[in-house]
Amino acid sequence: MWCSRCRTLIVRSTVFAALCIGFLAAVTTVSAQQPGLIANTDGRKTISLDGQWHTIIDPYESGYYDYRYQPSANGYFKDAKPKSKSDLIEYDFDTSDSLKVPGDWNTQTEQLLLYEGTIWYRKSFDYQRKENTRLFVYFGAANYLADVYLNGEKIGRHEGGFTPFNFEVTNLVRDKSNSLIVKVDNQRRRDAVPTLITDWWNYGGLTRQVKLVETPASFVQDYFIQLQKGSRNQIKGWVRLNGQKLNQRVTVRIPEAGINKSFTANATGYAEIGFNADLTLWSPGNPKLYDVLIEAETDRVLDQIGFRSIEAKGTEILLNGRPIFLRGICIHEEAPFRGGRAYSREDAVTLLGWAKELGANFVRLAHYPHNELMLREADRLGIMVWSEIPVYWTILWENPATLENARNQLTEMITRDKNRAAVIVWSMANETPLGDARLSFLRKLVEQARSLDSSRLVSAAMERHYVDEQTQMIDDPLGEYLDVLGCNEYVGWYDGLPEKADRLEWKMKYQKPLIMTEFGGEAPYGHHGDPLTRWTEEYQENVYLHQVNMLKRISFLRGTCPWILMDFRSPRRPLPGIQDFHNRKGLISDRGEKKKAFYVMQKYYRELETTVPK
Ligand code: GCB
Repeated sequence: MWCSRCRTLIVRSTVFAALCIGFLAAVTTVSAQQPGLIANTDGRKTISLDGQWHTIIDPYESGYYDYRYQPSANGYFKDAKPKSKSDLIEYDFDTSDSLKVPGDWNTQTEQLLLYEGTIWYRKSFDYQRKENTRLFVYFGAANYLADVYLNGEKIGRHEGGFTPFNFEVTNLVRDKSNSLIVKVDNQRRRDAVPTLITDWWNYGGLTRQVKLVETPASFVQDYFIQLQKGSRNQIKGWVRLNGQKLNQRVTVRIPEAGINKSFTANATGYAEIGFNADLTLWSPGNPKLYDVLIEAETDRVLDQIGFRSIEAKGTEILLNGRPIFLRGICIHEEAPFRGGRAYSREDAVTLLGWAKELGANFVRLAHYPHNELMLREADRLGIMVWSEIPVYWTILWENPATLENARNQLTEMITRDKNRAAVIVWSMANETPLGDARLSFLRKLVEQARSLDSSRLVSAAMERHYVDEQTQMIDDPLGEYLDVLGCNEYVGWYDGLPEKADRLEWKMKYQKPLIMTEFGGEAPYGHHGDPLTRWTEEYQENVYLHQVNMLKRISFLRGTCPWILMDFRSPRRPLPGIQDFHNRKGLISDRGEKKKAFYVMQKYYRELETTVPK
């Protein structure tokens, strides 16, 4: 009740209410009775709930609040039907329209392109209940706030649009006609993560796969199986069980490497693991993945895991002990050709295929965790990954609930992807303004990332400033706490004309590696002119030519990630005939056409490939 009242207040928009809802959202995000995230759902028995879901568009949240703005006991989540011909029920999922899951709602009908608010989703399913089996409903992501109900009962709430969540439904599911209902609300909020403004489309809905996950009564919920930091043959990690029978034997097997090691989980179901292994290490040149079996007495999960070490020493980044240069490219989770949120393996194959064609060995998955298939493909293709949470621009640094929310998204990102060899960098934030509250906020995230996973590099995309007309300085105090620094600069686009890059000298306060995490310029494909005419492919090409020359002069530079692989939809980009609500900084158009700048970067990466080890 209390929670719902608070929600009432925020929609009526007082600052107090904004803080209040944030706090409560954090408290209710992971409900206490629910087990945490289940790792590697593809390695388990699942039943897909993808496909058409009946939906009701509800801009006034009439399915949630009554006319006094109190939470309604008989909201749409009841999925009610008239019991007699006189019964009054003003909604009907069965005869309502439907939307495809996975998929954002904005690109499924014209009417929804700009919609921000609530849509109710309903899926009906039958389920054969089994003895000693537990059932969970798992969502790859719902943007942004999801309230989930099964057969009229609330089973949980999740906040954050880009990370997975699951709720147990073992005791609620029935044999026939289950009604799974999700209220998805993508209203932007000042206190949320991200906050009100971003340079990407606020695609709402059940944007990723939804499935039922079946587990034994006691099961392997999660595990961390990676090389220990700095080691190339010592695996260190843990396995976590969930259920009644916790104190049991846990075995990790890597048949191809002749590994078969057993451990005992303690009374809380936690088993520390550690052993030596003679492994072929994962690298872009040889993205070796092993079948890894995680077995308890009562459960068994199969994963494909690669092993590699990643470290920063001085200004070097070392992969498997050898210095590397990250030939990167930024990518939004935008679907090639059809537009909207990307979600499929084909989308991942296309996007990462283009990255490979560019000569990339590294991608920055901006500005939020992408779907799991993207990480799986990166693992398979040998593309290193920078993964980040949407702590973007000016979020509410002083609001404890905003911090809790960011922490939760960070935990969910790391929980899902910590066994992917491809991931080498966890990034905490993008272009955030200097200040004490921001520093303290981000330091907490850095500490948390390290405590969840000490094996990866921690970074953030930051800004630079001018010391004098020529000198660029990177001295953000956050740099002290990071392993690698990221810097976004748009010399030649937001800052002067392309040749300005030729005059600049770069300095950094820290003896650490630098990745230039963004630079570029905009041009719609096929728009031509001379190299000083904005919005032409020639201008964009010119930006890249001067950038490359400048980048080559930065001695501590260990990676580059131009902005961006493909054009993407953005509400901040209205220019008619040019942008039409798309950010056109792509090296490739949203229809897959390569612009001139693509070839400048490709040439640079080819040169680098021959001079810097893979
Ligand atoms: C940035 C942001 C990115 C924008 C880009 C741009 O610095 O990090 O999200 O899309 O600039 O195109 O302005």
